[in-house]
Amino acid sequence: MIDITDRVRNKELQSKIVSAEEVANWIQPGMTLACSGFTASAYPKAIPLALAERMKKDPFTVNIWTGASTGPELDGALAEVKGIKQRLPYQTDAKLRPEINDGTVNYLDLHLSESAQLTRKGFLGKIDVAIVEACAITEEGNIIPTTSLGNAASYVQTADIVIVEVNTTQPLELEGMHDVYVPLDPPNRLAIPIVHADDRIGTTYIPCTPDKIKFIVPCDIKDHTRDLAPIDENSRKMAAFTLELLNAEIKAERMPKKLLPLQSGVGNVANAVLEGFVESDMDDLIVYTEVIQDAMLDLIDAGKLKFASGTAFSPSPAGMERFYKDIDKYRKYILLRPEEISNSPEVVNRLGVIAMNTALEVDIYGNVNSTHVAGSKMMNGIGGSGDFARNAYLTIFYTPSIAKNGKISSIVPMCSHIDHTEHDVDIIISEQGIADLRGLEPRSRALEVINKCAHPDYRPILLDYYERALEATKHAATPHLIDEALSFHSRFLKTGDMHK
Ligand code: 0RQ
Repeated sequence: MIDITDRVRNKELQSKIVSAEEVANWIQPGMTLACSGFTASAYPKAIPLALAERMKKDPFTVNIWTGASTGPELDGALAEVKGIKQRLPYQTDAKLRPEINDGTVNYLDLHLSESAQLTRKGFLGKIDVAIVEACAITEEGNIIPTTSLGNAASYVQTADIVIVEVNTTQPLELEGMHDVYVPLDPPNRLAIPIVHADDRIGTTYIPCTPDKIKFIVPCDIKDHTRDLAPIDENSRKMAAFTLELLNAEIKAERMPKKLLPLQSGVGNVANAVLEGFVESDMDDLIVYTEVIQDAMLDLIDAGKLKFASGTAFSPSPAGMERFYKDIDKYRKYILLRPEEISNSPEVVNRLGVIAMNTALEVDIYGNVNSTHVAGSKMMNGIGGSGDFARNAYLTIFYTPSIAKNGKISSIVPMCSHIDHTEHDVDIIISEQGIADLRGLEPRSRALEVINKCAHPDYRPILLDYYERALEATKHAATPHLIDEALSFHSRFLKTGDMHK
């Protein structure tokens, strides 16, 4: 077994060090395991891998609650043995996704900012055990987190039993990069005292006591973060449109020259948009977001970033190497908070965040679908997009105008599922252009979205739909042909192509 005694600073706790297999054998069918982890960062790895091995011989299921998505050692390994019954609040795993869409897994797709409170107050059932990854455990039994916080602090607070996976691949220099604050629940909640993105309001560790810790497991498996695809032409265009838009906002004196704090979603488009700032003439940028990806390191190296607050540090494997190599430099710029705080509606609103997230599809009136393909099939989940979209100062959604080689138009008459309503959406950007929906009533919004963002192949059929809807409804507030509103989707389901 890997020696972790130097990382378990309380001598008595060292007697609780056991193998992952021992913990896997202790877990009972039907248990709810509330785990650390947000994106592919700081999730337990050795225990779920051992649990999956046990489930291969002795099939049963457990419920998995996390901060957000995790890596293949947790979601992937347990999905492969059909070991998950209930999953929340967000996922991106290619093996889990089909099980959510074939009835095997009950998936609760939650606003990330709300997930801790929902679980704390017992709305979703009881946590049987919290399993969290740590760099180290202090003399007092407090837990030093690793590359994300997610819901770990709240889960540790709520659970009667805590299991800690001490990961020796996570450098001890991570200690001090966290700001752990779990709000009181209503009616006792106080204002969250963050007025600047770099304000510290909590502890550098997850508060815990030695008696709560049942087992400690050594682990030497690295976070399984994903490579980013090279920035494609569409993403480059959307990044350029973003700078054009924000420069116009500065010129119109609606935003300071250093901008307002930036939030950006995960994935290639989001990373490309942030990369766009590296080349810009903007500096002293502030980031108040969930996930910190590679572009943040580039912004630091380019001298453009003043500070980044998030809940997870989740760069590509190459970005992770780069971060670890120069950790003393980068750690000064980065702070990780619980997702309840990184995504707090109160703080997002106070700071005046610029929210930049990606949609699967948008409709001509500005409603956004971030989660469901053709109305029924879950892709990933809403994640934090709703926390930011509703509460931001400026809310931007991105989507390439087409998907699947043009067989799908991402601009549709009516979204097949709505995560963000027209009321929450200010701007839509595709590689075709910028639709600025602020101050426009729905009929004008439709023309703005179709003319600025739709692909030229689909623009005529969208305009045709809109004009016929306008006539049929006698210029109603939000014209729709109810029998035809989802015709793009039904055509795709029947023929594999949204074209007429
Ligand atoms: O399919 O994987 O088979 O190639 O959807 O699309 O263009 O690669 O974009 O990786 O940025 O993901 C909305 C899913 C976009 C993501 C979503 C197909 C497309 C491709 C992926 P393939 P892209 P991205 C903070 C914010 C919700 C959560 C969120 C997401 C695949 O951004 O999960 O915002 N967002 N969190 O071909 C059918 C369409 C499609 C489509 C694209 N209209 N219909 N398929 N695709 N458009 C982060 C967290 O909260 C943790």
